[in-house]
Amino acid sequence: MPEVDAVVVGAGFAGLYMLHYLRDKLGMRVQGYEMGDGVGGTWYWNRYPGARCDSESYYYCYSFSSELEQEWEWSSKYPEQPEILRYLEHVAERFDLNRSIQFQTKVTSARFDEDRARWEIETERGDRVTARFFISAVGCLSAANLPKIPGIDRFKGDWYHTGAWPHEGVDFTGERVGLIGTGSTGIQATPMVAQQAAHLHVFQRTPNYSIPARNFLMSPEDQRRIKDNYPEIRQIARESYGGFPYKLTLRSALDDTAEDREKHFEQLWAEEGGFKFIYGSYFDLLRNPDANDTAADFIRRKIREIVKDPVVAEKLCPKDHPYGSKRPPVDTHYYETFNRDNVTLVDIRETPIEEITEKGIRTSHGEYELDAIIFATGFDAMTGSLLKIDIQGRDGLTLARKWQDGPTTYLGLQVAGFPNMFVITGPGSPSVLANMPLCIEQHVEWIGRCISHMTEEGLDAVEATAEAEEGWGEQVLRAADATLFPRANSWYLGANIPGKKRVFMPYVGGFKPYSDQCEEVADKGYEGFVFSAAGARAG
Ligand code: NA7
Repeated sequence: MPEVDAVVVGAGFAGLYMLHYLRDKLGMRVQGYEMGDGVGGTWYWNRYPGARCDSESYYYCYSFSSELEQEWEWSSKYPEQPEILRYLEHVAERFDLNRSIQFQTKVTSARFDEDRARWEIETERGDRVTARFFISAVGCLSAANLPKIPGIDRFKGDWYHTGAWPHEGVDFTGERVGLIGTGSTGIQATPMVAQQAAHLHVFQRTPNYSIPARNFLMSPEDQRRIKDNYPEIRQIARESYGGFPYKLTLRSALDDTAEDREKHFEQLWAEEGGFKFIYGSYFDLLRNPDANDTAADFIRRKIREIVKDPVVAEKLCPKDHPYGSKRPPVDTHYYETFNRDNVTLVDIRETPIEEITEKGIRTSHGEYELDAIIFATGFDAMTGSLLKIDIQGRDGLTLARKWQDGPTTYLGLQVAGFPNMFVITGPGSPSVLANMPLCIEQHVEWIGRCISHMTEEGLDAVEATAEAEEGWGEQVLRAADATLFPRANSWYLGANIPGKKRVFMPYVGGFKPYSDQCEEVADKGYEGFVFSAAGARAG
């Protein structure tokens, strides 16, 4: 069986940098596997109309190479999917990464051979390879969630999931389209599909709080200013709660008078747009329900102002969860779209979907005839893609069994019982609540440092202890309980997948405290991990 030092699964932001780091910085033999026929990960699969990043382009990119930073030109504040994909393709070419990746290859199993302290990895195409390290870069929002609505097989029209969109695109001109789901994706797709379709029905289960993006094309001056200030921008991001280069005020929303608060929210809504509304405003929006209400009330007022039909406006107003407790969407003309004659909102809490018929979608109110259905119904987040691989650690323990009551990790990076397996942006990591590329860089560099330490010390295997894992699990829950996040039925909790154990998965204690803790663990000789020398068993 061919032998390499590390296998990296996935070729998105995480997989590409991990591969580059291990191969080119540490001189290891690395094999990458990727299901798609090209790099890009999330940005390879999510090609639905309106797909763009909710983070701003100048920080939603790698910082590890200042040459890359300086040479790449972002066209706008929020890059569209094709531009981010081009960026990642450029990175793969620039660092000559494609030669180390086998595309169109799904990893099906990974088993830890305890005697040899090596992982045996198999793919659907029949490849078998052994590796000292098995590293998952499969992404946390990559396993599409297709709800089990009865009758989908009967539907005579076309249907699509936004997370597996046809590469050639879809033309909805003249069609009657139904779109299910009003998360970040549905909110981005709705205005675009509405422009094409003869009629669009949006099937909404939970209304969402969306902030306008205020996108703009970057001028050469904007580009210059950013490039000249990159070291400072990155520094602010690294020191911040969310990994975003926004300076959070240390003011509570309740410290301001109602008038000053309104002015502040209005400026963020009308001029800045996007994540600044939540991550660059008051520090306690996600901590204090009264502070949160001030922002939620403001957004509901905006919805009622924008949407002309008061009945529709009321249906679009979220009332059952605090603002930001579900991933906050960012939009371009989402609420305005419901003023169009060819767009109808269907409240499926009031009139639930009963089945999909040959002709369309039937709710308790009646049948909606459709030519196409778009499922913008999200992902089996954080664990879905990893659990699609049959992963077996020490003593025959499978990851599926280990995680049957919810995922457990130490620092989001390792799982007790699974030596030499690392997870990038896994459960217990702050990544999904933070600036993803920055988190990925932090994880990759920490893993790289750990592997270098092992090489220097002649160590063969590393494994998180069960105690450290338990302690981290408690820390993740404590951090969540200090916030309003657990008050929503979100994918952070696994609540979007019927039958999935409800456990709050991401670490919400903040990017900076997290990265400091990771450094401290490493500085203290990898506290909470055990190492074993060549041939010996870890633990
Ligand atoms: P999300 O945020 O999980 O949103 C999925 C949407 O689909 C949401 O409105 C769900 O309603 C709805 N949904 C899910 N299942 C069903 C069923 N069975 N019936 C009706 N409606 C359903 O996924 P996105 O793709 O929008 O965004 C994922 C992440 O990508 C996003 O958070 C960013 O990080 C980027 P619900 O709210 O559960 O009632």
